[in-house]
Amino acid sequence: MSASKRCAPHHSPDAAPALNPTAKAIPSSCVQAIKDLLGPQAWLESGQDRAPFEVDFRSIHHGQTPLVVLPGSTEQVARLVRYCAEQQIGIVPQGGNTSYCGGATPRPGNTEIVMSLRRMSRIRSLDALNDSMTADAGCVLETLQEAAASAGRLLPMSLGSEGSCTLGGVISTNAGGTAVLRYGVMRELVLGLEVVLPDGRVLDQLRALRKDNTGYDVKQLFIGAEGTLGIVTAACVKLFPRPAGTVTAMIALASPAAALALLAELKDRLGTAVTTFEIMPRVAVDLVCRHIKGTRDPFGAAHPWYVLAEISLPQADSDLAGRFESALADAIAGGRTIDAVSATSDAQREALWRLREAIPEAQRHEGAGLKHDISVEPQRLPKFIEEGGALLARIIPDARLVAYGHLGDGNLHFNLTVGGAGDALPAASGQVQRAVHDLVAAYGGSISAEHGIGQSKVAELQRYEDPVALALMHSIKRVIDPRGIMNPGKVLDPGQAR
Ligand code: 2HG
Ligand code: ZN
Repeated sequence: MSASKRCAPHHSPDAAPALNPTAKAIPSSCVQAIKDLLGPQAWLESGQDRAPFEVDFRSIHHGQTPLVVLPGSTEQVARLVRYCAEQQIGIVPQGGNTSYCGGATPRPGNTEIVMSLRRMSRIRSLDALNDSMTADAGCVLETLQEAAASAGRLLPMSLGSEGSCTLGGVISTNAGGTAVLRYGVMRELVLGLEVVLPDGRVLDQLRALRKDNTGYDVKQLFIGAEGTLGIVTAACVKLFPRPAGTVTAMIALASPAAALALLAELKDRLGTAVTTFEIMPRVAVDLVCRHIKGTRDPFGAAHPWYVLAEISLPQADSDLAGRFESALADAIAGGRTIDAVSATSDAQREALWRLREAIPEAQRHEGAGLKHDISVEPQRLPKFIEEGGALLARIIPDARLVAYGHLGDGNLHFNLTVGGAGDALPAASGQVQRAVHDLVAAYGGSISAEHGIGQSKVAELQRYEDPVALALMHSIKRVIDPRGIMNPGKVLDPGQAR
C-alpha cells in the first residue's frame, strides 16, 4: 500500500499550490505514513531524540518537529520528498547543525519534518589523477579531508566546525573558511552535484568534469541555496596536490591598513603560496588567552593587531620558510610590521591556530555579544573598521569591537562583546545591526559573507538585496519549489513573493 493512501492529505491536493503552505501541524497519520515509508531505524520520534535537531547550536533558534527522518539513500530521500510534496509537508534538511543563522532549525508549530543526512556518509569514489572525490552529503568535512590526505591530496575547505559540519551543509551554505584566499569558496570547489528536487525527481549532475558548457549550469542554483530549492544528496569536489611544505606565522601590526600592505608585499614575493591571512585585534587575543585553557600570547608585549598567515606550496621548496621569513624581516626592518613569530613545530603551529579559531568560543565565554558576518573589498576594510567602530561606540559606549576574520578575502566578523549579561544589548541590537548593515551597503559590501541567510537574516536580505536579484530569487523558488515545501521560511520571505 502506498504511503499516501494511508493518510488523509495534509493539504487539499486540488488547492492551488501554495508557496507559503498554511502552517498546520503535521497530522499523526502523516507522521505514521512517513515512518512506514522509511522502515525502522530511519527516524527519531521521542522528545529526547528530537530535541538536538530542534535548536541551533548557539541556542538562539528554537523550533519543533514531530519527526526527524534519517534516510539512508538518495532513493529514500526521493521517495520521502515525493510524499511530502503530495501532502505539502515542509522539510528542513540538516547536516552537522552548525548554522549561524538558524538555517537548519525547524520553525515552531510542528509543521515541518527535519531530514538529517547523517546516515548518508559513504565516500563513493576518489580519483587522484583527476583530483576529485565523490561523496554522500552526510560525510563530515574532516572525514573527507582525511580521505583526501590518505590519497596524497588536499581538500582545502577548512573551517572551525569541520569536525561536525557535513558536505551537504558546506555546499548548501557555500561555506568560506580560512583558505578562501588561495582556493576559493565552496562553490569554486564543486564539480558535480546530485540533488533531490522538491517534486522528488533526482537531478543527476554528479560528474567530475572540468569543462562542461552544455547550457545553463543548473547545479549552481543549489549551492548556497540553504536547502530551499532541493536536497543535496551527494557531490563531487575538487582536490589539490597536498602541500609539500607549510609555514605558519603570527605577525604583530599597527593597523588593518598595515596588515593589507603586508598582504600585498607577501603576494608580490611569494605569489599564490599565500594561503591564509587572518586578522585579529588585540581584544580578541586577550579574550582567547583569558578564556581558553592552554593558550598564550606568543609575543612579549601587547600589540594592536595580529595576522595569522600561512604559506604553502605543493612542490618541495627547501627555502620556503627562509623566503617567508626574509619577507617578514624586511617588513619589520622597514617599520611596516612590528614583529613576527613563526611556528617551528606542529605543536607551535596548532597553538597559533588555536588563538585564531577559539575566538568565537572565547567571545561566548565573555558574555553577551552581537555578530555581523560582512564583506567589503579588502582595500576598503581599514576605513570600514574605523567608521564602523566609531558608529558602535556611539550606540553602545561599553561595547568592545571584536572585528576579526578573513582579511585576505575581505570577510570580517564585525562582532561586538559587552560582557556579562549585556543589559544594553537587547534594546540596542536592532539599531546596531541597522547601522552596521547600512554602512556595509554604503561600502558596496555584503551583509552575509559566508554564514548565509537562514532564518535570522531573511528581513535583512529583503532590505539590502538588489530588487531585481530578489525578484529573480523569488521566481526561481516558485518554479523549482511551487509548493514551498523546501526549508520554508529560510532565505526568502514567502509573504514577499510577487
Ligand atoms: C570564524 O571565522 C567563523 O571563526 C565564526 O566564521 C565567526 O563566530 C563568528 O562570528
Ligand atoms: Zn569566518
